[in-house]
Amino acid sequence: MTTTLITGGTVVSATGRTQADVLIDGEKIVALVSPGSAALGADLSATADTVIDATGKYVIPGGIDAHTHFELPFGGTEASDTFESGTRAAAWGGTTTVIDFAVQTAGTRVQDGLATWHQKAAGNCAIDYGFHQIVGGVDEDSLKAMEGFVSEGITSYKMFMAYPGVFLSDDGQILRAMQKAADLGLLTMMHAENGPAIDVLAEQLVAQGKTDPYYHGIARAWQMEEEATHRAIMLANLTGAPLYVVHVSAKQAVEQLAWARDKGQNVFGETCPQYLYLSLEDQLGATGDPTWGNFEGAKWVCSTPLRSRAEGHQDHMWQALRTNDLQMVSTDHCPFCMKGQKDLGVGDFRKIPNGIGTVEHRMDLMYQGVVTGELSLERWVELTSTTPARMFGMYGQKGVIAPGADGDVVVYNPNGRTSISVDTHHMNMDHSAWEGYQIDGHVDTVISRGKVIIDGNQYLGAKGDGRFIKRGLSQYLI
Ligand code: DUC
Ligand code: ZN
Ligand code: ZN
Repeated sequence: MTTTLITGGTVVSATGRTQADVLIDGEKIVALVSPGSAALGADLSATADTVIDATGKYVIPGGIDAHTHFELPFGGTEASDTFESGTRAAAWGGTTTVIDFAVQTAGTRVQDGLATWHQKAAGNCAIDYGFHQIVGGVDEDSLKAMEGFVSEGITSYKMFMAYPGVFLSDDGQILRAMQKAADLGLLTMMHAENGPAIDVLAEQLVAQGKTDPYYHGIARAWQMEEEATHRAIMLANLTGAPLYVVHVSAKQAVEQLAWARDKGQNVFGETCPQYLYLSLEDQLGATGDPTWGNFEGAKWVCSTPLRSRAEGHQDHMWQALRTNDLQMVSTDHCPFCMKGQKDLGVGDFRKIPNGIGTVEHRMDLMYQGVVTGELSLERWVELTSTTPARMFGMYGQKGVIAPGADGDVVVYNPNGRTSISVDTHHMNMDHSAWEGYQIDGHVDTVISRGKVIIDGNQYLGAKGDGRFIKRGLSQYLI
């Protein structure tokens, strides 16, 4: 077994920061000791196989991105990152665990969907991974299958109030699944947008000749997100099922979550970097790229959509992260290339595959919240690693630097700089949704279960390093 000692850094957790050296033995963290101390009866820096100097840097638990879609068949094509390329890109950005979504649709079996996702991921991942289960067809068979989720290590599942004919569950189906989830202790994740009404609005816009990507954002109005969020909350209230609303982008949806939480309901929400930084006006309406002209906004077509900055949604998301009205930041990483994928929707925004790729940049983008004073260092770690671990039943093994935890550690350099560009990123995309972003900070070293997989500008990991994580029940519910 090899030992790794990280010396001289500031170890940051969700609850504080301390000067300490971190010792990893094999795959596990075994000790935090006073800087330079000869604890454990030996001069650690003389005996460790690898010594990493983290002087002047932050030592944080590896990032956990609880919302990715690798190889997702969607919108007539397939998300362009494989488990191999996507998890490697995640590693470059300081994320050491992802939770992807296994898919079941109406007329297919949940067990088959899960088996397919295991096949896609097994032996291909650079970092550890878990699965949520999409239940896109609620029927007797899938409701029965939910009884096996916990023993499979799948303790959360997702339903959609959007995408009629693809993933949508109606209110009766949602009610049935939530009743089951409440019995089993499963966390219900919800895509909360009123899909049937959105589809009517979209059809009307296209009939008026409003076919550019910008109108994707108009059709998916915030009222559609607020309404669905409220409906999900009330169905969860009635059934006693805990609820986690994914990719929240409208301030009115946050207000619904805050209202339910204030009443004591077990309701949680995540947002994503795109809803903090990007907007309807600046991105969906963009025309600056001469190759794409009026279609440039397709780069940022995702659902829920980017919202109007003039309406104040982005500021409200930052505020909600500070006040804990929202508890986590994931990416909803769902990349598509412009050529051959997004361009399916030239002339009709409804045909643009929905999704943005951010898995590589989440830790950096959220660190900018620390730089600008929106977040404390501790809150940064909490939002990107510790809460995801607790929310999705991995805490102790992941999400913390403490003896017994997996050796998933990032050395983050606050004095480094990171330029984001399609020319340098590692995601399988022909553009970057974050082109030109300059980050104050840099992921210097990434350690995954004790193995250094990123060392400066070198990737030292390998396909197959990552293992499936069987997750326990959410620690927010017990
Ligand atoms: N939203 C996206 O943007 N892509 C994948 C699925 C989703 O809900
Ligand atoms: Zn969704
Ligand atoms: Zn998603």
